[in-house]
Amino acid sequence: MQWNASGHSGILIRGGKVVNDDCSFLADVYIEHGLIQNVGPNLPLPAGVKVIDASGQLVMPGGIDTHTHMQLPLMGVQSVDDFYHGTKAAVAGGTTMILDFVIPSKGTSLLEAYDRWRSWADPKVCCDYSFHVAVTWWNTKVEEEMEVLVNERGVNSFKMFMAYKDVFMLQDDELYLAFCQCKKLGAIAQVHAENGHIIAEAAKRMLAMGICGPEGHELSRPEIVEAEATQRVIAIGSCVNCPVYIVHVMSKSAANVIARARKEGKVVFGEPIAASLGTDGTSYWDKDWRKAAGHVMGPPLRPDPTTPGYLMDLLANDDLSVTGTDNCTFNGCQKALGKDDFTKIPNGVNGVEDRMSIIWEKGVHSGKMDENRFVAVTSTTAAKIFNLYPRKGKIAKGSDADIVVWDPNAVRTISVKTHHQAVDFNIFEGMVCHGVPLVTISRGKVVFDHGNLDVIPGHGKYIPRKPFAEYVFKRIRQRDQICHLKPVQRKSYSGESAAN
Ligand code: URQ
Ligand code: ZN
Ligand code: ZN
Repeated sequence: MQWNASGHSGILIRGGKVVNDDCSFLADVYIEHGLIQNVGPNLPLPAGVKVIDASGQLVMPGGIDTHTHMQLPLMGVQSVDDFYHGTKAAVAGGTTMILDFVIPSKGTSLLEAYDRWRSWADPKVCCDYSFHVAVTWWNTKVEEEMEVLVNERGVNSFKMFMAYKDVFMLQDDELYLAFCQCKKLGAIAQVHAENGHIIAEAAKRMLAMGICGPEGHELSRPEIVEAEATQRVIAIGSCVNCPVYIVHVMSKSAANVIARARKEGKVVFGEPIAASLGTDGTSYWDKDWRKAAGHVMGPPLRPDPTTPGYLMDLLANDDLSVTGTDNCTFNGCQKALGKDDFTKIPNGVNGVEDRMSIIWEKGVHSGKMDENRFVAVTSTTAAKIFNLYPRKGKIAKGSDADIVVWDPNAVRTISVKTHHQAVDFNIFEGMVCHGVPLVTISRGKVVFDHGNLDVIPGHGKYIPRKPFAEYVFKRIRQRDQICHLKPVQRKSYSGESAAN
């Protein structure tokens, strides 16, 4: 709770235009005790209340980043943006909630990993957060722990990897069984969709040809490797009638697979990220190794320079649904583990601070989408998919006071020199963006105000999520009701059989 000089925790955001995913309207917003208490024209100003002048600005739900990896142990190192630096940077960019990932090693307990990740995050987060949990191996113990995570830890999303062979990867039959459990528990199945077998063999082939630089990373996993796995995993989900969420959509080919599946009525969601919406994979061929390696992530950014615009078109049209960043950052010295072998470059890039400005610049300022669709793809749809709505993702009485006052006309230039992230590289270096957060409010506390951060580690809270989000499971349930799988009743076959 934040108290101003008069000892009052109230804040009145005055004179702005409230923008939700479904409509925009001029209104004041009164906040107290971490909640939105009132939304309406010309609200009264109680004595001692802090006033934020939002005239000429937009008042939007704080961003929800669906995909981050703060302080993730990966490939022998740990991502440098930890839960403090990562969430500090998030609020500086207008994001007020992150959804991060618990990733247990193969053969280890999901529950123990969950507790470990909670112990990392709780003391450090500057804004609210929640966890997806990765299923990196399969047996009945995993199945049982998934049930405990859903029923007792507020997890309603599980991530499966089709890449990272022998590390995180599941085979198709394991995916099928994991999807059956997700469906039964009312959890959404998230997938890293790349063909891990092709990647493993193609990487060896690249190295054998002497292609050891970051260009080998993309050459070993071109977009067809992402698209094939995307198609395959949507087929598995469809066979089980389980909702599927494709994380970090990086290519036109994979995006088209998702768009087609959605047009066919499948319950599938695609998540492009700041990186795939804001830049491309031509950097892998840059002569500057640090710059090329700084863009290494999986699936790779694509060398087709029309990819970001294409993905933004699909996002604007709801062929793609929601945005995250996959923020998983490594400094140059860590990336240098792969200076002679691209398979040893820790995979991951930045995004958590710049996501909203990039989507405003490339999405709204470009004319591809309006302000309401912007709110949908940066906040509201994520809240609906992960069953956080309307507590999160809406400016309305009773919702959490997670708010960003947004200047649609201001311009900022993205740079490692000025960003608040811990990492020493920014894949959007030099990019000029319209759309800048002026004030960010997290649970009723002003955490960012005209360039000044005022964050407290541990201020944020873990947000548990109930299963069976209506937005996701209503169609699933409907289909289960009308297409009961049952055996045909027939007389047993009495003819000859080769068995006897
Ligand atoms: O694959 C992921 O999502 C994690 C390991 C982050 N790294 C990445 O390259 N995407
Ligand atoms: Zn991934
Ligand atoms: Zn990721």
